[in-house]
This record gives sequence, C-alpha cells and structure tokens, in this order.
Amino acid sequence: MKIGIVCYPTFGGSGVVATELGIELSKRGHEVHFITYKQPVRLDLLGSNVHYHEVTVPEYPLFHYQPYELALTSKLVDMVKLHKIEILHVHYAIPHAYAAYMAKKMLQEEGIYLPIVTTLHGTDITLVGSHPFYKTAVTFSINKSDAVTSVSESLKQDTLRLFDIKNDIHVVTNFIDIAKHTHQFNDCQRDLLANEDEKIITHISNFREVKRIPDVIKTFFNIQKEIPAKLMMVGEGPEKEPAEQLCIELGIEDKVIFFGNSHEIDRILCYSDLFILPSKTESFGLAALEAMASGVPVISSDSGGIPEVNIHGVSGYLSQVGDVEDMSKNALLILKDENTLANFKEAAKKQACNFDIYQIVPKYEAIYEATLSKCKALL
Ligand code: GMT
Repeated sequence: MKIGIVCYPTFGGSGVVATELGIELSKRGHEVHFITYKQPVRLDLLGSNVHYHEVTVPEYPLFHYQPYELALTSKLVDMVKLHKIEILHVHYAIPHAYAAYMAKKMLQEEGIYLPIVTTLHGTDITLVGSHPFYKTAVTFSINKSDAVTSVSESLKQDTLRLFDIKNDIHVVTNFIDIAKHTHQFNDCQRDLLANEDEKIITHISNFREVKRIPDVIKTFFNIQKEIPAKLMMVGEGPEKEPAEQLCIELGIEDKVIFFGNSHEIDRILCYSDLFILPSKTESFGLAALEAMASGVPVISSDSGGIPEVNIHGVSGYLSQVGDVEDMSKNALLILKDENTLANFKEAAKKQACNFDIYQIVPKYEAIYEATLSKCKALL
C-alpha cells in the first residue's frame, strides 16, 4: 500500500507513535510518506520506502496567525497526486483530520478518492479538542473520517462522552518494539550518574501542567529521605523551570538531574530503577510503556488509560491523582527490597510484551485494508 502519514514531528507521544508505525509499515513492504512541517524526531530512516515531504508556511505580515491547515491541505493534495498515495493516516485530530477532509474533498473534484484514517491520541480530545472553540470542527472531522481509532479504551469512552460521534471507534493501543529495548546495551554506564547504592528514579515528559511535575519532585523528596536515590528529569516544557526552583527549595538540587529533551531515552531507561508518571489525565502513557519495556516498574496515577498499561501490584502501582503520600509509599515498597525490585522489573517487562509492535501494527494494516475496500465498494 502507499500510505500517507500526517503527525506532529516533535517529542510528543503521538508523533513518536506515528513515526514508529510508519517505519514498521515500510519494513513490511508499504511505501510510506510522512507529511508534516519538520522531519519527525525519531525518523532517521529515510529510504526507498520512507519519504518525508515538508509543509512550509510562508510568513505573511497580513496574517496574525499563519494558516498551517491551508498549507497542509495543499501539500496533501499535491503529494497524493504525485505519489499516488492510496490512504491517509492522520495522527491527532487537530488540525490534521480537518485538513485531511478538505484535501479529500478537493481530490474528489478530480475523481481521486482518498480514504482517511484518524487516530485520536488524547489531548486532541480531553484537553484541547473538547474546548468550545474547537469542538464543532473536531466533531465534524472525526465523523467525516473513514475510520477512527483511539489509543486506549479509556480514550474511546472519553471521546464518546465528550463529542457526538456517529462513527465506530476502534481501539488500537500504542505499541513498543520490545526487541529494540532488550539487547541494546550490555553496559549502560550507570555509574556515570549514580553511586552503586543509589536507586535511579526517572520521569520523562513534555513538562506541561497536565503531567503534575511537582508531584514527581515531592514523591522523590519522600523517597530520598528513606533510601539513597537520584532523580532523572527528561524533557522540556513550561513546568521545567518551576520544577528546578522546587528542587532548590526542598534542598535536593544535587540529587536531581534535568536533561532536557534527549535522543538517549533508551540509555536513560537502561539504568533506571523506577519511573514516575503522576499525570492528571493521560490517554495511554507511552512513556510508561517505554519504561516498562526496558524493565522499569512504574509508579503512576490511575487516570485515563494508564491502568490499561500499568497493572497495579504487578508492573508497578496506581494511586489517585495528587496522592503523593501513596505514590511515595508504593515507590518505597518496590525499591527497599532487592528481590521485590527484581520481581517488579521482570513483571514490568512481561506486561510491556502485551504491546509488542508485531502484534499491533497488523491491526492498523487490517484497518487500512478494510477502509480501502469499504471506500472502493462505495465508488
Ligand atoms: O501528553 C503528551 O505527552 C503528548 C501527547 C501527544 O499528543 O503527543 O500524548 C498523548 O498521546 C500519546 C500517544 O498516543 C499518549 O501516550 C499520551 O498519553 C497522550 N497524552 C495525554 O493524554 C495527556
């Protein structure tokens, strides 16, 4: 198949999922075309089956806001015609599903039929999409997609609750390439960052309010009172500076390392003992899955789709949003005893295997095929 993929090219989970999906589809013999404004961060494999087409939005002083949807729509039409793209998979409803629908209508005028698959990722529904400013257009775009998927059952239910949806929503969970997380390092040089007796706790996110960064710091503060430990904070975002300030106020700044965005997530996870994800809402929690795939147990909130990924008492523990005391208690339960820690590490890895890329990508292929057949039958 010739598949177009539209996504955000940044460090966010939706872009990561779209990129890993495209790479895997290309390995399975499909021709994949990424169409976005920058080469996706994890896309380093451009080749005969993977192409990248940049959407450029020229600055024009008349516009207070530069019209990205318009530029994306035009690019989609041009690329579909040039490369004979058969199906378009858009990740994140805003504005991708909307631009895709406009492109589809323009192509229809020329007798070209382009089926659209929209994957909902979370914030496009729970945080941004349901805002009254966007809701009408988001509802329309979801209903006009030829197939809709969501990355968890919880997100599907949120979508049905928040929007008036006429389409079926297929749950296709996020996935992970287990093999990649298994054999990469013989020695990840843990001793560069921590002493042998120190446990390493990690948090990775885009440091937005929804991630509840102060809860990560406060939980770590409680942990390090009981056992020697270091905290690795990976990512960039508006909550990073206040977090650095909080570490100073609590007197733990020498125990917390802020990395910024990193291309070495696998190495950081390789030497981690525990991952913390206390988010207020989280449709899936790809970062937690990546941690588990590296054998790192997860202390998380129980919000959104996280309980579908992190199993309480098995791969880690779940607490109510904001319950720092419970998260601290659970973290210490795992970390204080080496046998317990080893068991949780093994169970985390095992649970991650349920989301192996080789089980999930065929589900997308099946959806593409069914959508293409359904659309051809309607012609
Ligand atoms: O919140 C983020 O970390 C970024 C956001 C995005 O849109 O990229 O992530 C969302 O999509 C990820 C991939 O499907 C999910 O794993 C995250 O849980 C989801 N974030 C939220 O729901 C807050």
